Amino acid sequence: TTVTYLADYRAPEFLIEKTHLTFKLHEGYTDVNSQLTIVRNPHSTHADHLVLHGEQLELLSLAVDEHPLGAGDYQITPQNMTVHNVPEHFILQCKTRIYPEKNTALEGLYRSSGMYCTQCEAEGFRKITYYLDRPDVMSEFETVIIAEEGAFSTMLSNGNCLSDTVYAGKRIVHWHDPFKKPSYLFALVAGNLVCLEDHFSTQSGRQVLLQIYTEAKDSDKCHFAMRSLKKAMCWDEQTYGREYDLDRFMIVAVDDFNMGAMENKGLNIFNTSCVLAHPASTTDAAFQRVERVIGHEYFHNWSGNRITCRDWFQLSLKEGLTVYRDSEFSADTNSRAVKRIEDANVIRSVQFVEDAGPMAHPVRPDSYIEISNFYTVTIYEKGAEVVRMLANILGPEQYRRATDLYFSRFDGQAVTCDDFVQCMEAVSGKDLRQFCLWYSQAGTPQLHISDSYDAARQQYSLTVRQHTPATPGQTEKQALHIPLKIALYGSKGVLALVIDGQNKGTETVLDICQDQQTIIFEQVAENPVPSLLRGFSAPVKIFYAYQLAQLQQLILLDSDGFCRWDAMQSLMRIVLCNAIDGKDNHAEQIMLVDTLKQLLADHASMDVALLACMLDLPSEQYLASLYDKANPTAISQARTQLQQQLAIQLQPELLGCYQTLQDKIQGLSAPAMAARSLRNRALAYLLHINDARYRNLAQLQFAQANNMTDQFAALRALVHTEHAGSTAQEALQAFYQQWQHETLVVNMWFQVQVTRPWGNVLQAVHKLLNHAAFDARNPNKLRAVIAAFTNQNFASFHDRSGKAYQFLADQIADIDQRNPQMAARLLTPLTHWHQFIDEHAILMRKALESLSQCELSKDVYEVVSKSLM
Ligand code: DPP
Ligand code: ZN
Repeated sequence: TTVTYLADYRAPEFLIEKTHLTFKLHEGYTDVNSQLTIVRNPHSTHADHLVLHGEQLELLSLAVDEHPLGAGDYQITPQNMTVHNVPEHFILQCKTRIYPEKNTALEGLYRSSGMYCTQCEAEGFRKITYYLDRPDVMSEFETVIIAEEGAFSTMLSNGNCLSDTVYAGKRIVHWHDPFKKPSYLFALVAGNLVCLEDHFSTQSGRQVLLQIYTEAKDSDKCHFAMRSLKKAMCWDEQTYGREYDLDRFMIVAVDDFNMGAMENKGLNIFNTSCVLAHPASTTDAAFQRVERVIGHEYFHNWSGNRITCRDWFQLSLKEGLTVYRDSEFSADTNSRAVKRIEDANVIRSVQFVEDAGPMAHPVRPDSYIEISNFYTVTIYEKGAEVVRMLANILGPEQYRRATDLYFSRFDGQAVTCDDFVQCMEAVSGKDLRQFCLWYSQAGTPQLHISDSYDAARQQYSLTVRQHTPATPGQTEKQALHIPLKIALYGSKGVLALVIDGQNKGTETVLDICQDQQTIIFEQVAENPVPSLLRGFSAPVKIFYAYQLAQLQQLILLDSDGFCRWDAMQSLMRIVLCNAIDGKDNHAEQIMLVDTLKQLLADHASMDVALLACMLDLPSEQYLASLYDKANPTAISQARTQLQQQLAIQLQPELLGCYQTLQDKIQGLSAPAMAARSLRNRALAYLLHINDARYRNLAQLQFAQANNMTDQFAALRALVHTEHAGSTAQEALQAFYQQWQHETLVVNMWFQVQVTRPWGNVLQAVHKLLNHAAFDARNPNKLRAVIAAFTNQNFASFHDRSGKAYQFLADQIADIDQRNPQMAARLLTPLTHWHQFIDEHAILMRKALESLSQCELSKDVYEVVSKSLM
């Protein structure tokens, strides 16, 4: 296997000025004729040979400037084609044959339920034709699609449609994209689709045609996505001054898709799960996901397409920035506090775990075997946190000027993370060299914070020590620049902050830049409670020994939603860890119950969406990450027990909440969604009590719900309690009967069963894998059954027998034969073996070792070999 290194980056030897492609779609195979206008790169060393990427292609013919090439003129390997002795400037004509029907990897051109579609990021275009398939080669594309007349109603590619004609029984559609782009943004779709149309008029007054294409059966599920798209277009104009550039913006929904969606220029291709939505069949969480992903892909038009990445090590340049943009878009349209909590939760329960494991890598990695393995929470979510920190360091006005500069300076180019940061430096005049370590250094910084109060001097001092644990290949870590936003609370509320004689208001950002530093606050009249890392101002772990009463004060009074939630998480964590460690827990439990009682009793005066988040116990994965060697059984048991105890002790408040929120749940407004989320959490808690009254409540809600959020929450509550017996079975059957024709809902039906926190779930999983509605070639089905089971069913995945570990390894060996990207992704839970006590770690390693005996794709090989190192 070959490793690619950032340090080996070289500019391309050749550039492709124009790319002209003709696709002849036939049943069983597709012929691709390409005509590439190629020039030597004036900035590069002079090679005589042109080396193109190409994989799994059948070469039919090859010509340079219309002279056919013979066997001695070129050479083909499984990855490349080398054309010898080419001129300075020439036209390469190449005919290849490919087999989309046989393409189960879903990379390149493939078929998904009868339609043709493409997925080229990162390196899929080389499975379509020979090309310089690298993001720093940007070319103007023209695409002609030819098929039997009447075979497809819809034949699409990037840009504008130049003509659509019929000749000699063939339909010929001709597309032209005037914007230069790298090959990973190429797209083609052909199928029998229907289309929802709308228009958007841009800030400069241009009319843009908006189209969302789906199969006919889904035509009623595009309206929300269309509204979201217009909202996103508007938001990007107002927030970043970015206007859409083509006359037409198209989205196509596809059932078989490895990712969530893809930002191909002018022709986004979406996983159906990220675009289709209808109140009857879609949960609130899924609505919000649709809005977010529509925003994300649309925002890529500037952050990714107009300005792209020089090489794949810079992936976070577009993904980190675009995730930050979509996260702010969601915060502006929904609850900002809740969005921040959701983001922080992903970072903590998933990214910190990745950072502590064998696959840890910096936001800008130094090397990879398979780039598809680097579409990670580190590149995306941690990358977004890095951009957020920059935006906060600069402040809104300077940040906007810096992004304006970035978009104008690098428009039409393929650039690096350093180029982005340089724009931030240029506008602010700040020295961001130390900050840049966030891009190159892997691992999660830990901040150990201690304090002392000097009543005589009226001084309060905070001492912050930072430390980043070693990660694979990076043992030495340097101090980072960490923006630590804080406030201080006294008995009567928030205190004024004075540092070095300067008045800082009631909230300030401390620039933590050294291994250890002490900050002294003056004129502090009482020993305060620090509110730390407000708004989750940096992706770090905080260690500060709060007293229980201090946590309660922050939970009840902090003005920062994230900190309120975080203080509640800390209180819950203390209770859970005491239980896991077998320690006395009496005072802590009383404090927790008392605090929750106060919040629930007072729910009318609270941000309901925030309160709903505050009811969630820390995830098992997060709890495991707090231990050097975690005992998964002890963690699951402690968590389940605490859920039961809280349910019992908070019964009247939970029921009160459930009943009073009943009238507020109609429609898709933010308050209605918030009411549903609190009400359904209350229901889930109540079902932990073995009492027929609560099961009847759930049954009734299931039967009467007029929206999917409530219906599914009731189903989930029933299926996830051990006591519902035949009631749960009947609900499951009824749900399947009702929704068997809605693929996305059937996926939820799979998911709710495999995440059941009791009984022999592995057996249920095996049964579902044989269910008629399961399809091992469809990534959404794999996610609904296998990924949901292994990622979201901690207790069953970590069953002492180790059977679930081996089950996952066996599944991966099989899936890898068809779809390496999916297989590698599904492997993640096994890579966390180092987190667990030997009894489990050994079994997890054994499962990984069994995989390493198989013939593996480089995707899976990279993850397995790094995990076993
Ligand atoms: N489709 C993926 C995304 O939008 C990769 N670019 O993040
Ligand atoms: Zn993206």
